[in-house]
Amino acid sequence: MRKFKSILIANRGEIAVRIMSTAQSLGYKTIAVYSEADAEAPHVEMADDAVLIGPAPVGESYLDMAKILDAAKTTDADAIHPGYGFLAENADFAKACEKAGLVFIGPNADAIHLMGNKAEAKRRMIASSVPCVPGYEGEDQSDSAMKKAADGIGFPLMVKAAAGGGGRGMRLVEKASDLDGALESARSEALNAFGSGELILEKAIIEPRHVELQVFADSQGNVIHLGERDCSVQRRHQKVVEEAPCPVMTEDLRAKMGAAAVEAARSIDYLGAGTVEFLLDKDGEFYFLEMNTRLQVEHPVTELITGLDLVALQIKVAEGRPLGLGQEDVNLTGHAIEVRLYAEDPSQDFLPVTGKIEYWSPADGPGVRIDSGVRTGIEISPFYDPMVAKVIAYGDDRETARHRLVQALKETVLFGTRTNKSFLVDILGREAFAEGQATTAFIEREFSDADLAQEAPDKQTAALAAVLQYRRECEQSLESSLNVSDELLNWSSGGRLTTRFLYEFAGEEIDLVVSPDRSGQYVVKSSGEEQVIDILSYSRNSARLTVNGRRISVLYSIPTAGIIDLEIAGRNHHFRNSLAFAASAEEAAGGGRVVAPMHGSLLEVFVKPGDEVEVGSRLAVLEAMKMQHDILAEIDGTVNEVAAKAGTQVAADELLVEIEAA
Ligand code: MV4
Repeated sequence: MRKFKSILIANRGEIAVRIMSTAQSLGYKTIAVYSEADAEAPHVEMADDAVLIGPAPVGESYLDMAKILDAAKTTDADAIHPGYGFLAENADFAKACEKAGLVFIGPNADAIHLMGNKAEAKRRMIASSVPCVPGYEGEDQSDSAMKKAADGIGFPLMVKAAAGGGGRGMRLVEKASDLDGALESARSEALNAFGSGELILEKAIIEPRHVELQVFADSQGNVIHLGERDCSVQRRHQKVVEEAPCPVMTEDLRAKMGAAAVEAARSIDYLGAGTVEFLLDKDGEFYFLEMNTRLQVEHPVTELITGLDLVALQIKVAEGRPLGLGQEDVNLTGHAIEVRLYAEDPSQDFLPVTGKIEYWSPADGPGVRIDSGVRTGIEISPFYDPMVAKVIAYGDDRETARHRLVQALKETVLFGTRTNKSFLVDILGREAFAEGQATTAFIEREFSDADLAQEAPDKQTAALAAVLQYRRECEQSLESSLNVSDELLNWSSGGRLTTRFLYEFAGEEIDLVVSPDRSGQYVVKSSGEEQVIDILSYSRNSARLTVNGRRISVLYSIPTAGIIDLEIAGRNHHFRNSLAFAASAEEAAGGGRVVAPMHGSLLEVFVKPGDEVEVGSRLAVLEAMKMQHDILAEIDGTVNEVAAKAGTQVAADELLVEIEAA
């Protein structure tokens, strides 16, 4: 038994925050490590002590064992919690911790090493009578040995990299004649990715569910399981939705899978939290796939249905204390579902996106838990995983949890980068998912490119965007204008300004004109239709309005002139007024007519009628959104007319200068 005083968390983001929150509540001193990119990160702010370990790239920071061990030494840490990813399943790191007199909060290095190789792991599991997918995991890797084994297994079969994970080095082989090619390409991919070309073969299980059992072991030899999680909804081997319990689980099947998982852990002298992954086929047969020797991303769903704190249990058993919990003490109550919110663009093949988080507002409510490691103002950098948060809901039954999760997602708002939020809402609403029938084939079957394309907003939403942009631009110009006459201060009731907004969506254009009317409302005209919008209340990121008498609440963000993000009824809309950008202003104006690209204050005008100008000549300076914009000539010619005066307000699209082409 060795009670810790302090724990270093060798991780970042939501999991570092999650671990610290339990550690602090139990009275441990928490030590963060961070890279140069994470100086402002929440996990650093939260920690009792924090050590800078290097530049942004993971190889020079979060994956650098020496730097992390150094940080532990400097801060006199007793133990290291690795979280997930990074060094969590690195046997050398576990060993190095031990050597340095630090407790690695996880299993021993041998268990990590063993489970890191599928062939070895399967041989051990077969020896312990844990059901495995029938296959070949022999040491003889010759083509003839593989072919002979394949004939015995039958087709379709899977070729997998022994050192692999996450589907890399994996091939589905439909028929014998495809085997040679699959072996060759899987081997070279595996060698490239993992430094080992070792392969195993398995019978292919068709459309399985991914069901994993949470196990826990203490150093007294107690091993229990905490039920299962169904993680079938994945995209390219990335989990997207996880839930507990599995919708098709029965008491009997859970007892069998639980016993197999406990046996898997027991047979390798496991310690701490582990996850035993199985494939479950439609006949209720299950097969060991691999064991993850870490705390997993999706552990919260297990926490919600067991009422246990898995990090607290990890610390407890790492200190050498007994679990204090037998299998009969584990009660599974209710249902929990988790989705992973990513900064990525579903319409661009889920490409991760980076950028500043302009606004982050996680939902809050009964049965809702959000684990995140971000806040307003921080950057999502390209160096790390783009997961922003895990949104998790709990309820007495699956339908309650599902409804709560949809609601929580809709109420969770992030501005600054695209996210997969509407994709997640769509998944939760699909019939197959709602009925608990999603298998590993779900996403591919349910989602076409059309489902993932960015939807064009309706006219009403576009009108709201235009009014909010208009309002912000007017305020900004008034705030920063050099000389504001009383007359101009009354612009909004004067009804003199008209501003045009041009939004483009997948080739389609929405062209709107906003004009304030005498009563302080806004009339928005677009292709012959008219909408009347009234702003009831308004602040930096939220507004309450009426559109033709109908009340609407929106959250929004205007990160820069011409851009607005809107969140209405749980949907995110991004608008770019192309008239606010120079190139488009020129297009709209036809070169000789120089118009204001946006609403603003004209600071200076450099030309007078008769002046000769050429492409690029500075004509005027417009201040808008606290920035100065040079107004440049787009053509060579002679100034015909100067329509605007320095020191005055101009509306977007208003004529400033007219040039007669040379
Ligand atoms: C399989 C399989 C069918 N049969 N093995 C995918 C990644 C890795 N964790 C194992 N994977 C699979 N192994 C046999 N023998 C189907 C998959 C699989 C899958 C598994 C879990 C979750 C999603 C998946 C998506 C495609 C394929």
